[in-house]
Amino acid sequence: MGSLGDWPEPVVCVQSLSESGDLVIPDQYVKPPLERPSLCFTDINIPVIDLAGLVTSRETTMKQISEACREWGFFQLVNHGVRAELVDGAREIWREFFHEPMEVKQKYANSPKTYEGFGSRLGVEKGAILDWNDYYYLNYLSLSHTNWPSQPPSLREVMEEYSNEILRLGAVLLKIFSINLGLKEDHLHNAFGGRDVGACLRANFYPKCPQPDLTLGLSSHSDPGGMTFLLPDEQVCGLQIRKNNQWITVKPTHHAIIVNIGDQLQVLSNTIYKSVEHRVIVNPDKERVSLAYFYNPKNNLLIQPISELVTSETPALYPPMTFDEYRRFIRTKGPHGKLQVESLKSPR
Ligand SMILES: O=C(O)CCC(=O)C(=O)O
Repeated sequence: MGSLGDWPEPVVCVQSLSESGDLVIPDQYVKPPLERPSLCFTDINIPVIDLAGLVTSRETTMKQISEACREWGFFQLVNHGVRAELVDGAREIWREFFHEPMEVKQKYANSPKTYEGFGSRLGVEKGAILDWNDYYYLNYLSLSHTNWPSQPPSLREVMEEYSNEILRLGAVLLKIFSINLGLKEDHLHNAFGGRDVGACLRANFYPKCPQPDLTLGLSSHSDPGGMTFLLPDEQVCGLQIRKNNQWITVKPTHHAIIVNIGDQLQVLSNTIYKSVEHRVIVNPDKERVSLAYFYNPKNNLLIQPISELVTSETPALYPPMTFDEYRRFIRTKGPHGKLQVESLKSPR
Protein backbone atom coordinates (compact mmCIF):
# COMPACT_ATOMS: atom_id res chain seq x y z
CA MET A 1 0.00 0.00 0.00
CA GLY A 2 1.37 3.46 -0.91
CA SER A 3 1.22 6.51 1.33
CA LEU A 4 -1.11 9.42 0.60
CA GLY A 5 1.91 11.37 -0.73
CA ASP A 6 1.89 10.20 -4.32
CA TRP A 7 0.49 7.62 -6.71
CA PRO A 8 2.21 4.22 -6.47
CA GLU A 9 2.47 3.87 -10.27
CA PRO A 10 2.49 6.28 -13.22
CA VAL A 11 -1.08 7.40 -13.92
CA VAL A 12 -2.47 6.71 -17.39
CA CYS A 13 -5.30 8.86 -18.70
CA VAL A 14 -8.18 6.54 -19.68
CA GLN A 15 -9.27 8.82 -22.51
CA SER A 16 -5.89 8.30 -24.20
CA LEU A 17 -6.34 4.50 -23.91
CA SER A 18 -9.79 4.81 -25.45
CA GLU A 19 -8.52 7.01 -28.28
CA SER A 20 -5.59 4.66 -29.05
CA GLY A 21 -8.07 2.46 -30.97
CA ASP A 22 -6.78 -0.67 -29.22
CA LEU A 23 -9.55 -3.29 -29.07
CA VAL A 24 -8.15 -4.95 -25.94
CA ILE A 25 -8.11 -3.11 -22.62
CA PRO A 26 -4.94 -3.33 -20.47
CA ASP A 27 -4.95 -6.02 -17.74
CA GLN A 28 -5.05 -3.39 -14.97
CA TYR A 29 -8.65 -2.60 -15.98
CA VAL A 30 -9.92 -6.17 -16.15
CA LYS A 31 -12.11 -6.87 -13.11
CA PRO A 32 -12.28 -10.29 -11.45
CA PRO A 33 -15.22 -12.28 -12.93
CA LEU A 34 -17.55 -11.70 -9.96
CA GLU A 35 -17.17 -7.92 -10.18
CA ARG A 36 -17.80 -7.66 -13.92
CA PRO A 37 -21.02 -5.95 -14.98
CA SER A 38 -24.07 -8.07 -15.52
CA LEU A 39 -26.73 -6.98 -17.93
CA CYS A 40 -29.94 -6.50 -16.08
CA PHE A 41 -33.29 -6.50 -17.84
CA THR A 42 -35.61 -5.05 -15.27
CA ASP A 43 -38.10 -2.23 -15.58
CA ILE A 44 -37.60 -1.26 -11.95
CA ASN A 45 -36.33 2.28 -11.45
CA ILE A 46 -35.47 4.34 -8.38
CA PRO A 47 -38.37 6.49 -7.06
CA VAL A 48 -39.09 9.74 -8.90
CA ILE A 49 -40.28 12.44 -6.50
CA ASP A 50 -41.99 15.68 -7.53
CA LEU A 51 -40.76 18.32 -5.11
CA ALA A 52 -43.56 20.68 -6.13
CA GLY A 53 -45.76 18.25 -4.18
CA LEU A 54 -44.42 19.81 -0.97
CA VAL A 55 -46.86 22.66 -1.67
CA THR A 56 -49.76 20.81 -3.30
CA SER A 57 -49.74 17.48 -1.38
CA ARG A 58 -47.25 17.85 1.42
CA GLU A 59 -48.05 14.74 3.43
CA THR A 60 -47.80 12.41 0.44
CA THR A 61 -44.54 13.96 -0.72
CA MET A 62 -42.97 13.81 2.76
CA LYS A 63 -43.95 10.13 2.93
CA GLN A 64 -42.48 9.40 -0.50
CA ILE A 65 -39.19 10.99 0.54
CA SER A 66 -39.17 9.07 3.83
CA GLU A 67 -39.71 5.73 2.06
CA ALA A 68 -37.09 6.51 -0.57
CA CYS A 69 -34.48 7.28 2.13
CA ARG A 70 -35.32 4.17 4.17
CA GLU A 71 -35.78 1.64 1.38
CA TRP A 72 -33.76 2.88 -1.57
CA GLY A 73 -31.18 5.41 -0.39
CA PHE A 74 -31.65 6.91 -3.88
CA PHE A 75 -34.32 8.98 -5.63
CA GLN A 76 -34.70 11.35 -8.58
CA LEU A 77 -36.06 14.81 -7.86
CA VAL A 78 -38.14 16.66 -10.44
CA ASN A 79 -39.53 20.18 -10.10
CA HIS A 80 -36.59 20.87 -7.81
CA GLY A 81 -36.43 24.55 -8.76
CA VAL A 82 -33.03 24.45 -10.51
CA ARG A 83 -33.37 25.93 -14.02
CA ALA A 84 -33.27 23.29 -16.77
CA GLU A 85 -30.55 25.29 -18.63
CA LEU A 86 -28.40 25.26 -15.50
CA VAL A 87 -28.90 21.51 -15.02
CA ASP A 88 -27.73 20.89 -18.60
CA GLY A 89 -25.08 23.62 -18.51
CA ALA A 90 -23.40 22.39 -15.30
CA ARG A 91 -22.89 18.92 -16.76
CA GLU A 92 -22.06 19.96 -20.32
CA ILE A 93 -19.38 22.47 -19.33
CA TRP A 94 -17.44 19.55 -17.87
CA ARG A 95 -17.84 17.60 -21.10
CA GLU A 96 -16.17 20.59 -22.78
CA PHE A 97 -13.37 20.48 -20.22
CA PHE A 98 -12.73 16.78 -20.84
CA HIS A 99 -12.49 17.52 -24.57
CA GLU A 100 -9.75 20.12 -24.00
CA PRO A 101 -6.30 19.07 -25.26
CA MET A 102 -4.38 16.76 -22.91
CA GLU A 103 -1.76 19.48 -22.12
CA VAL A 104 -4.51 21.72 -20.73
CA LYS A 105 -5.89 18.96 -18.47
CA GLN A 106 -2.48 17.71 -17.37
CA LYS A 107 -1.74 21.14 -15.84
CA TYR A 108 -4.22 20.13 -13.14
CA ALA A 109 -2.95 16.56 -12.58
CA ASN A 110 -3.87 15.54 -9.03
CA SER A 111 -2.18 13.68 -6.18
CA PRO A 112 -3.82 11.40 -3.58
CA LYS A 113 -3.13 13.94 -0.81
CA THR A 114 -6.24 16.01 -1.59
CA TYR A 115 -7.39 14.45 -4.88
CA GLU A 116 -8.02 17.97 -6.16
CA GLY A 117 -7.66 18.33 -9.91
CA PHE A 118 -7.61 16.05 -12.95
CA GLY A 119 -7.12 12.36 -12.20
CA SER A 120 -7.53 8.85 -13.50
CA ARG A 121 -7.30 6.69 -10.41
CA LEU A 122 -8.80 6.44 -6.92
CA GLY A 123 -6.88 4.72 -4.13
CA VAL A 124 -3.16 4.15 -3.74
CA GLU A 125 -2.92 0.40 -3.55
CA LYS A 126 -0.06 -0.75 -5.77
CA GLY A 127 -1.19 -3.14 -8.50
CA ALA A 128 -4.90 -2.37 -7.88
CA ILE A 129 -7.39 -3.04 -10.67
CA LEU A 130 -8.43 0.38 -11.94
CA ASP A 131 -11.68 1.92 -13.17
CA TRP A 132 -12.36 3.11 -16.74
CA ASN A 133 -12.76 6.73 -15.75
CA ASP A 134 -11.08 10.13 -15.78
CA TYR A 135 -12.36 12.76 -13.38
CA TYR A 136 -11.92 16.26 -12.05
CA TYR A 137 -12.25 16.67 -8.30
CA LEU A 138 -12.80 20.02 -6.61
CA ASN A 139 -12.98 20.94 -2.95
CA TYR A 140 -15.56 23.65 -2.99
CA LEU A 141 -16.64 24.79 0.46
CA SER A 142 -14.91 25.08 3.82
CA LEU A 143 -11.42 25.00 2.37
CA SER A 144 -9.49 28.10 1.49
CA HIS A 145 -8.23 26.94 -1.88
CA THR A 146 -10.21 25.68 -4.86
CA ASN A 147 -8.27 24.58 -7.92
CA TRP A 148 -10.57 25.76 -10.73
CA PRO A 149 -9.58 24.90 -14.30
CA SER A 150 -9.19 28.05 -16.38
CA GLN A 151 -10.88 26.41 -19.40
CA PRO A 152 -13.70 26.66 -20.43
CA PRO A 153 -13.65 30.29 -19.21
CA SER A 154 -17.24 30.26 -17.87
CA LEU A 155 -16.81 27.00 -15.91
CA ARG A 156 -16.32 28.65 -12.53
CA GLU A 157 -19.27 31.02 -12.94
CA VAL A 158 -21.60 28.20 -14.02
CA MET A 159 -20.49 25.98 -11.13
CA GLU A 160 -20.89 28.74 -8.57
CA GLU A 161 -24.46 29.36 -9.70
CA TYR A 162 -25.18 25.62 -9.70
CA SER A 163 -23.62 25.23 -6.26
CA ASN A 164 -25.82 27.98 -4.77
CA GLU A 165 -28.86 26.12 -6.05
CA ILE A 166 -27.67 22.79 -4.65
CA LEU A 167 -26.95 24.35 -1.26
CA ARG A 168 -30.50 25.68 -1.23
CA LEU A 169 -31.87 22.26 -2.16
CA GLY A 170 -29.62 20.55 0.41
CA ALA A 171 -30.99 22.78 3.18
CA VAL A 172 -34.59 21.97 2.12
CA LEU A 173 -33.87 18.22 2.15
CA LEU A 174 -32.11 18.30 5.54
CA LYS A 175 -35.21 19.97 6.98
CA ILE A 176 -37.49 17.32 5.43
CA PHE A 177 -35.24 14.47 6.62
CA SER A 178 -35.22 15.92 10.18
CA ILE A 179 -39.00 16.20 10.31
CA ASN A 180 -39.42 12.72 8.81
CA LEU A 181 -37.08 11.30 11.48
CA GLY A 182 -39.17 12.92 14.23
CA LEU A 183 -36.49 15.52 15.04
CA LYS A 184 -36.62 19.32 15.28
CA GLU A 185 -36.53 20.69 11.73
CA ASP A 186 -33.07 22.25 12.14
CA HIS A 187 -31.50 19.17 13.77
CA LEU A 188 -29.61 17.83 10.74
CA HIS A 189 -28.72 21.33 9.57
CA ASN A 190 -26.95 21.86 12.92
CA ALA A 191 -25.42 18.37 12.89
CA PHE A 192 -23.88 19.22 9.49
CA GLY A 193 -22.28 22.39 10.90
CA GLY A 194 -25.00 24.96 10.15
CA ARG A 195 -23.75 27.46 7.60
CA ASP A 196 -20.35 25.70 7.51
CA VAL A 197 -21.45 22.63 5.54
CA GLY A 198 -18.78 21.19 3.31
CA ALA A 199 -19.09 20.54 -0.41
CA CYS A 200 -16.96 18.99 -3.11
CA LEU A 201 -17.55 18.00 -6.69
CA ARG A 202 -16.46 15.22 -8.96
CA ALA A 203 -17.01 15.51 -12.69
CA ASN A 204 -16.71 12.03 -14.21
CA PHE A 205 -15.73 11.22 -17.77
CA TYR A 206 -16.20 7.62 -18.94
CA PRO A 207 -14.64 7.26 -22.39
CA LYS A 208 -15.88 4.65 -24.87
CA CYS A 209 -14.58 1.24 -23.90
CA PRO A 210 -13.84 -1.59 -26.39
CA GLN A 211 -14.52 -4.32 -23.76
CA PRO A 212 -17.26 -2.96 -21.48
CA ASP A 213 -18.15 -6.44 -20.23
CA LEU A 214 -14.75 -6.80 -18.53
CA THR A 215 -14.49 -3.55 -16.60
CA LEU A 216 -16.38 -0.81 -14.74
CA GLY A 217 -16.43 2.98 -15.05
CA LEU A 218 -16.61 3.23 -11.28
CA SER A 219 -16.37 0.25 -8.95
CA SER A 220 -19.07 -0.42 -6.43
CA HIS A 221 -18.94 2.04 -3.54
CA SER A 222 -21.11 4.04 -1.18
CA ASP A 223 -20.59 7.79 -0.90
CA PRO A 224 -18.65 8.76 2.23
CA GLY A 225 -20.31 12.16 2.77
CA GLY A 226 -23.73 13.45 3.78
CA MET A 227 -25.73 13.22 0.58
CA THR A 228 -24.92 13.43 -3.12
CA PHE A 229 -26.66 15.36 -5.88
CA LEU A 230 -25.91 13.70 -9.19
CA LEU A 231 -26.45 14.97 -12.71
CA PRO A 232 -26.31 11.86 -14.86
CA ASP A 233 -25.76 11.81 -18.61
CA GLU A 234 -29.31 11.76 -19.97
CA GLN A 235 -28.25 10.19 -23.25
CA VAL A 236 -26.23 7.27 -21.86
CA CYS A 237 -27.34 5.08 -18.94
CA GLY A 238 -24.53 3.80 -16.73
CA LEU A 239 -25.38 4.20 -13.04
CA GLN A 240 -26.43 0.97 -11.30
CA ILE A 241 -27.53 0.62 -7.69
CA ARG A 242 -27.59 -2.56 -5.63
CA LYS A 243 -31.04 -3.50 -4.36
CA ASN A 244 -31.76 -6.89 -2.80
CA ASN A 245 -28.49 -8.17 -4.25
CA GLN A 246 -29.50 -7.24 -7.77
CA TRP A 247 -28.00 -4.44 -9.85
CA ILE A 248 -30.65 -1.99 -11.09
CA THR A 249 -29.78 0.38 -13.92
CA VAL A 250 -31.05 3.90 -13.23
CA LYS A 251 -33.12 5.38 -16.08
CA PRO A 252 -32.60 9.14 -15.83
CA THR A 253 -35.69 11.36 -15.97
CA HIS A 254 -35.33 14.52 -18.09
CA HIS A 255 -33.75 17.35 -16.04
CA ALA A 256 -34.08 15.41 -12.79
CA ILE A 257 -31.40 15.53 -10.10
CA ILE A 258 -30.54 12.19 -8.51
CA VAL A 259 -30.15 12.36 -4.72
CA ASN A 260 -28.50 9.65 -2.68
CA ILE A 261 -27.93 9.20 1.03
CA GLY A 262 -24.24 9.07 2.01
CA ASP A 263 -22.49 7.22 4.83
CA GLN A 264 -22.69 10.20 7.25
CA LEU A 265 -26.50 10.27 7.05
CA GLN A 266 -26.58 6.52 7.58
CA VAL A 267 -24.48 7.01 10.74
CA LEU A 268 -26.51 10.00 12.03
CA SER A 269 -29.80 8.16 11.46
CA ASN A 270 -28.36 4.95 12.99
CA THR A 271 -29.13 3.13 9.68
CA ILE A 272 -32.76 4.27 9.42
CA TYR A 273 -31.58 5.94 6.18
CA LYS A 274 -29.51 3.78 3.86
CA SER A 275 -26.29 4.64 2.10
CA VAL A 276 -26.46 2.28 -0.84
CA GLU A 277 -23.76 0.71 -2.99
CA HIS A 278 -23.65 1.87 -6.57
CA ARG A 279 -21.35 1.52 -9.56
CA VAL A 280 -21.05 2.64 -13.18
CA ILE A 281 -20.91 0.51 -16.32
CA VAL A 282 -19.30 1.72 -19.54
CA ASN A 283 -20.31 1.73 -23.16
CA PRO A 284 -18.55 0.61 -26.37
CA ASP A 285 -20.04 3.35 -28.58
CA LYS A 286 -20.67 6.35 -26.38
CA GLU A 287 -18.75 8.38 -23.86
CA ARG A 288 -20.60 9.34 -20.67
CA VAL A 289 -20.30 12.41 -18.43
CA SER A 290 -21.77 12.88 -14.95
CA LEU A 291 -21.42 15.48 -12.22
CA ALA A 292 -21.54 14.45 -8.56
CA TYR A 293 -21.94 17.19 -5.93
CA PHE A 294 -21.10 15.88 -2.48
CA TYR A 295 -22.93 17.78 0.29
CA ASN A 296 -21.05 17.01 3.48
CA PRO A 297 -20.93 17.78 7.18
CA LYS A 298 -18.26 20.23 8.32
CA ASN A 299 -14.90 18.39 8.41
CA ASN A 300 -14.11 18.51 12.11
CA LEU A 301 -17.52 17.84 13.70
CA LEU A 302 -18.07 14.54 15.45
CA ILE A 303 -20.66 12.48 13.60
CA GLN A 304 -22.47 9.77 15.55
CA PRO A 305 -25.98 8.32 15.80
CA ILE A 306 -28.40 11.04 16.97
CA SER A 307 -29.30 10.34 20.60
CA GLU A 308 -33.07 10.67 19.93
CA LEU A 309 -32.76 7.75 17.48
CA VAL A 310 -30.87 5.49 19.88
CA THR A 311 -32.96 3.23 22.13
CA SER A 312 -32.40 -0.01 24.02
CA GLU A 313 -33.87 -1.84 20.98
CA THR A 314 -31.82 0.21 18.53
CA PRO A 315 -28.45 0.86 20.20
CA ALA A 316 -25.88 3.14 18.54
CA LEU A 317 -24.29 1.19 15.71
CA TYR A 318 -21.32 3.48 15.06
CA PRO A 319 -18.61 5.14 17.15
CA PRO A 320 -18.18 8.93 16.93
CA MET A 321 -15.78 10.04 14.18
CA THR A 322 -15.24 13.30 12.32
CA PHE A 323 -15.90 13.33 8.58
CA ASP A 324 -12.26 14.24 8.05
CA GLU A 325 -11.08 11.12 9.92
CA TYR A 326 -13.57 8.96 8.05
CA ARG A 327 -12.46 10.28 4.68
CA ARG A 328 -8.82 9.60 5.46
CA PHE A 329 -9.75 6.11 6.61
CA ILE A 330 -11.38 5.21 3.29
CA ARG A 331 -9.14 7.21 0.93
CA THR A 332 -6.24 4.83 1.25
CA LYS A 333 -8.43 2.14 -0.29
CA GLY A 334 -10.42 3.59 -3.19
CA PRO A 335 -13.82 2.11 -4.11
CA HIS A 336 -13.82 -1.47 -2.84
CA GLY A 337 -17.11 -3.08 -3.66
CA LYS A 338 -18.64 -3.00 -0.20
CA LEU A 339 -20.40 -0.60 2.06
CA GLN A 340 -17.40 1.14 3.63
CA VAL A 341 -19.33 2.42 6.62
CA GLU A 342 -20.04 -1.16 7.70
CA SER A 343 -16.40 -1.61 8.73
CA LEU A 344 -16.91 1.14 11.33
CA LYS A 345 -19.74 -0.60 13.16
CA SER A 346 -19.21 -0.84 16.91
CA PRO A 347 -18.60 -4.42 18.07
CA ARG A 348 -21.74 -5.70 19.85
O1 LIG B 1 -21.44 8.57 -12.93
C1 LIG B 1 -22.35 8.28 -12.18
O2 LIG B 1 -23.52 8.14 -12.59
C2 LIG B 1 -22.10 8.03 -10.70
C3 LIG B 1 -20.92 8.75 -10.17
C4 LIG B 1 -20.60 8.42 -8.74
O3 LIG B 1 -21.13 7.50 -8.17
C5 LIG B 1 -19.58 9.20 -8.04
O4 LIG B 1 -18.97 10.11 -8.63
O5 LIG B 1 -19.37 8.90 -6.81
